[in-house]
Amino acid sequence: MLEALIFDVDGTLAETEDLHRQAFNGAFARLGLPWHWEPDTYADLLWVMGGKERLAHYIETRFPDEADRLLARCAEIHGLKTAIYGDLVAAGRLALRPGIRRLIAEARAAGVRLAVATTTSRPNVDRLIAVNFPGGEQPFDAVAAGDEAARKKPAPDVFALALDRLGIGPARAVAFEDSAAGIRSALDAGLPVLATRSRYTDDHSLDGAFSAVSDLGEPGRPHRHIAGRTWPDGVVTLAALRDWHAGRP
Ligand code: XBP
Ligand code: MG
Repeated sequence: MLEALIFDVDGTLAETEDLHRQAFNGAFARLGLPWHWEPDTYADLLWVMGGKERLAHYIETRFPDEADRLLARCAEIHGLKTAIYGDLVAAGRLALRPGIRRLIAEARAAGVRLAVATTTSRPNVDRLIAVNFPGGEQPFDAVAAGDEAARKKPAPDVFALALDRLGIGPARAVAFEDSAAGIRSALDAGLPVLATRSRYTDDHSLDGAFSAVSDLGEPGRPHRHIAGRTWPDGVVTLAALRDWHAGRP
């Protein structure tokens, strides 16, 4: 019985990563650091999950001789970045990806619970939800984010935490992810994964996902099928997810 849907955030709920990139660049500029991450650079850095870990990796690999001094500023830089990101989300009214709002509504109407399992910092999740579900509506029954998990993706910790907060085992849920690290994390937590490729994961292997598509699709706007399970009319609906889940071995 399918009891819950567990969503990754960045690249899955919304195409957020370029706003993260702009927020990092805004923090660098505000602090007088001569760094600027172009999209190609950021795509490479995104193989390191976690903004603080990504920044530390950049410093250690690009400025090894100044690493001690610069690493001591990571928390300050990342804190400013998170503040700038929140303002960008609020101002830009970042839209949810195709099919996300529809599937969330279908799940809630059917009593299927919803959770988030993300590497991003908790304030970023709260801002994205507040902008897209105004009036204090909270569609998610459980949120597991950022440093709440002992280890970042691809470790399974954050999906395990989401399952724990839902109080269910992985056999009763499906995970939605956009990145290789996220797919690995969900699989190692025992979850089946539906992958929706995002702009910054164009070169990621989506192997391991039972279905890989461009997005969840909307009636009349079918997704592009990439691999694995196909979906009637190119739209991932709760009914079709339940059919698949009921037919699993
Ligand atoms: C994506 C990440 C995050 C964001 C930046 O998380 O790796 O680190 O890129 O957010 P997910 P922070 O795909 O699991 O949602 O700077 O707050 O880490
Ligand atoms: Mg992601």
